[in-house]
Amino acid sequence: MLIACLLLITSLATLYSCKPKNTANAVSADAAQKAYVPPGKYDEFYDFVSGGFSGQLSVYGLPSGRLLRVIPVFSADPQDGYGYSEETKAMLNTSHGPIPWDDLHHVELSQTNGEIDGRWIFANGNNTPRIARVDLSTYTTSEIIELPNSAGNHSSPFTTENSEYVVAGTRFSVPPDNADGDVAIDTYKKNFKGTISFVSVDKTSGNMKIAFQLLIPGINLDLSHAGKGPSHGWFFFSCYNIEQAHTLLEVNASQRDKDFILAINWKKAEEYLQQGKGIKQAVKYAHNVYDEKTQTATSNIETEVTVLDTRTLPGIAYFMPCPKSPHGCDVDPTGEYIVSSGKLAALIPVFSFTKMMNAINSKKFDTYYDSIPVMKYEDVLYGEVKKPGLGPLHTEFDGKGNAYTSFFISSEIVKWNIKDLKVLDRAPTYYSIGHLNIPGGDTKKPNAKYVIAYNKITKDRYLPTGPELTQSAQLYDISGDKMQLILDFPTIGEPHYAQAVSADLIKNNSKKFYDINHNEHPYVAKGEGQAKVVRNGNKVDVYMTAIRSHLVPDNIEGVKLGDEVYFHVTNQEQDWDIPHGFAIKAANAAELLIMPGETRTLKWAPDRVGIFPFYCTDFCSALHQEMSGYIRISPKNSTVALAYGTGDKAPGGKDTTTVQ
Ligand code: K7E
Ligand code: CUA
Repeated sequence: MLIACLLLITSLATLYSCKPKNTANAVSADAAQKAYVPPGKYDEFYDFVSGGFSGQLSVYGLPSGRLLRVIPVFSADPQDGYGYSEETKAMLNTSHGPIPWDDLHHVELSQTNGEIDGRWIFANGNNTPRIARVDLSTYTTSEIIELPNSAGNHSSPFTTENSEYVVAGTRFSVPPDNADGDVAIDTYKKNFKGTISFVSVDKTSGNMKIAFQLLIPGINLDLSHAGKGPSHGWFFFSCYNIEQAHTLLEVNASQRDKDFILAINWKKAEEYLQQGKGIKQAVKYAHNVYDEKTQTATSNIETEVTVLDTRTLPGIAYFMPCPKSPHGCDVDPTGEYIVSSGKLAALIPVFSFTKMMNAINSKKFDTYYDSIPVMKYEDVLYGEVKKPGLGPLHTEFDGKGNAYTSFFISSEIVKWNIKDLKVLDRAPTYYSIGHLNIPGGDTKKPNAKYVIAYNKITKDRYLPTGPELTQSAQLYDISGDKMQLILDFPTIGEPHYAQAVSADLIKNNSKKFYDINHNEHPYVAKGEGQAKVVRNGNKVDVYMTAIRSHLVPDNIEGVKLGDEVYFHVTNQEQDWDIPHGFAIKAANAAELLIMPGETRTLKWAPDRVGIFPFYCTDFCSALHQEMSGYIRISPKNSTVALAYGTGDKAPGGKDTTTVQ
């Protein structure tokens, strides 16, 4: 099969080498040019790519595919000390204790009026349910909120058109947190429930809060998207396992011919909430916030959520039948069409919001599923895309009336027209594409220059690197009628969803350094005059400064075995792109990477008597190798006095020992 593919590519290459505009063709000359960004030039788009099981978020430039940055979100990161420094440890706290890893599938840029506003990007923690907010002026994780009553936070964190809410639906139904969960697994139908969390986002600060949760029947929610324009106020979720199987889902959750799209009227839910119809439930979840002033994260355990039961509060939830085990659930830029992708279906159903509202308003229901009205497929269906390909997963839009759907099994992107549901073009992907994205492709205003494919399998595309090969993205020019493959680029972790945005919207707000005058860190040293070492029992706080090219203090004595040493290092630089690093021999966590104007703390417990060097880890100047120092560790009962300093002020002053 691979050989066949290779032969095909080779023959296509020969065939189309003189007319490169004709088809997706990796080797055409103009393709290379389209992806080429000369040295010293900026890319036109940022592409924010989920890291999947790496738990991180990576940032690429498009069209070059250059990796610009990896932002630690749910996983501790030895490169910049995220999750290891005293300031950032709390970001990874949960009600289960500190969790230094998650599985990050989806990213969603904040929106205003249905368009990307460039302020924040949200990301889901799939395994231990959490939502993170990343600040796009600093490219750091600002906030992480855990979700109670949830397991497998997959249909998350999709946003409404003004980021009133980001939502999070459960992939795994489980007994609610306040119920006795010690039940037989085969009591699934009775005891397992799903929930959808509506997390509100403060317009100014971005701060997140669980506004309410919806209790739904015990099925699996897969993906979601908010309505927009006329359908603003609604949310749509793809559901599978409406069979409510609890074992061998592969077979048992594929019994029925149709699963559901769940339509949620969240404005109605808000009304019930205001009427006090919500039930307060005792739960436990962590809410972690990074404070840019103190440069320190705090974690609070919250103890209550308000739950609205969609089965007893009519008008919130409706089901639309959908063939078969749907995955993606995408809403077109007009807000009228809801596209679902049944992984096992041989067609793509397109639902009409108008028809759905007509059915709801005339109460035309077919049946009920656990008290929730189920509409008739024909009553809500706009139409079907026939024979589009195999294994449809996700759809994005170009804003010109076309949709682009990824096909995992047939390894291709298929472009089709939303109005007449005709297939217009197809382009192979190498291989087994999952998500795809168009800049702004899930908003009201896509910027349809490129579509990017995120592929699961890349055998034969790159040099082999042992059993594990890089996953990869492919960039297609879609400015013409036909898609044209112009670039492959390797990715980090396993990308699922990604979102791209015009660089102009973000790059000018990108912070160059932190103003040291606004640094309210409790252990800041503003200027070398404030550098000091303070002993409190066996706790030793080192208020250290870093500036090109020395540390103050760089000689420390009088520290003993049994002490806990906290190096609070403040980077004094007030210039772009001058971080300093800090590491000490035998540190068992990570280094610190300290941005200009920032304070970071490394905790270190000496395990033996001796001299331990420390140094700056970031090559910051010609004399970077000189940016180092020593700490002397004495026995527990030692009488060596606490002394510290740099240069003339170092313990013992100038170097007076004569070398023989
Ligand atoms: Cu299709 Cu987790 Cu969005 Cu992966 S999911 S591909
Ligand atoms: Cu500071 Cu190297």
